[in-house]
Amino acid sequence: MSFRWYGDSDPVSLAYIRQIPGVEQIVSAVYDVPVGEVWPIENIKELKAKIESHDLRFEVVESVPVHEDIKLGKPTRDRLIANYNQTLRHLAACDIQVVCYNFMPVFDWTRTTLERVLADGSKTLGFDVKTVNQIDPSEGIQLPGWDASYQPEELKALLAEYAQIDEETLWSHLEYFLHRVIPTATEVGIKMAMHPDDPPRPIFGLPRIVKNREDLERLLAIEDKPANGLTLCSGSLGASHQNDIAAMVREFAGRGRIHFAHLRNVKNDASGDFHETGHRSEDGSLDMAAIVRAYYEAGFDGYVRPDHGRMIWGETGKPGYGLYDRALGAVYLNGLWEGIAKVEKRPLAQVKL
Ligand code: DNO
Repeated sequence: MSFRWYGDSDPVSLAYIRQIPGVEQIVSAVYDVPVGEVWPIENIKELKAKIESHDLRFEVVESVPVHEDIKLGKPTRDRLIANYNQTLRHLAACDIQVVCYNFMPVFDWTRTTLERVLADGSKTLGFDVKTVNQIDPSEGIQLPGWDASYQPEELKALLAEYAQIDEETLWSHLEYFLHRVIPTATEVGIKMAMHPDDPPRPIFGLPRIVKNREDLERLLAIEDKPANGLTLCSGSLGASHQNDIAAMVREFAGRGRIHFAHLRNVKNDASGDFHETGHRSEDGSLDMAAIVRAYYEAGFDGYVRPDHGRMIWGETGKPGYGLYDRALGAVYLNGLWEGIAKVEKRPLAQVKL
């Protein structure tokens, strides 16, 4: 069981994370190197030492971001991919096992509100289809969480470049990337773990290619090697009614291709709108017990983390990444696992979470 930590600027301290029952690992990244540049080995070592000084381990990186030029297939991509591979070599030298990444153009996870108030007074992230459809990208996109990421002109230029890129072109750029990165990952013993698109649908006319079972299958076939694997994010894929998360877990964990599990719940409306909920099955649309059981039955022994939490008990901080609700999520998920393991009568030591 792991917990994401955003480094020294994270309002949640390593000392507090250490006190969550069952959390043994920190998932983090080097945040002060521009996207596309090599992560110096010293920075990785420093981060690792800080984490280990709190009696926690650091074996999963989330994320090594993929530069937009790689997704756009520009000539600069060869230098950027060489840098990416060098970063992987440095990470491997520091005993990192798994690297989470994504291939979403321009925007990573996208929401229309970061402060939807639920009936119990907690605040959560939400997505409203109508609001997104009303946005005209050529007039600028203002989204909570992304406001400060791009200057309006820069964003306009980037969106104009993507106007030329359809889904098949983006697939071919992903293929180009994986054919060059998976051999290095295999050589140095790192498992790459693609995070799916969140939400799993095209937005603002931008192509999105990691949305469902068929996409995952296609992605894994590009390089059919263990190093080419998945971060299976229940909340991202689960925002589409069509995705059966437990079935995906059985299939892909069964084939040893899920290296990192993101576990969280979402409440879906018929319209395609959704919001994030507490982790429990009863709180959202996903049957978390069935999903955890699927991991158990597939013999999953990879890394897992609770995903976004609501803001509860008056906590303020990074939306989705407060301490309290994520800690409840970690304990709940470990509880499900222990319950299943005890019923199955397999010694817990063999089913370490
Ligand atoms: C959202 C996260 C994503 C994830 C990236 C992986 O909270 O799950 O931002 O880190 O998509 O590259």
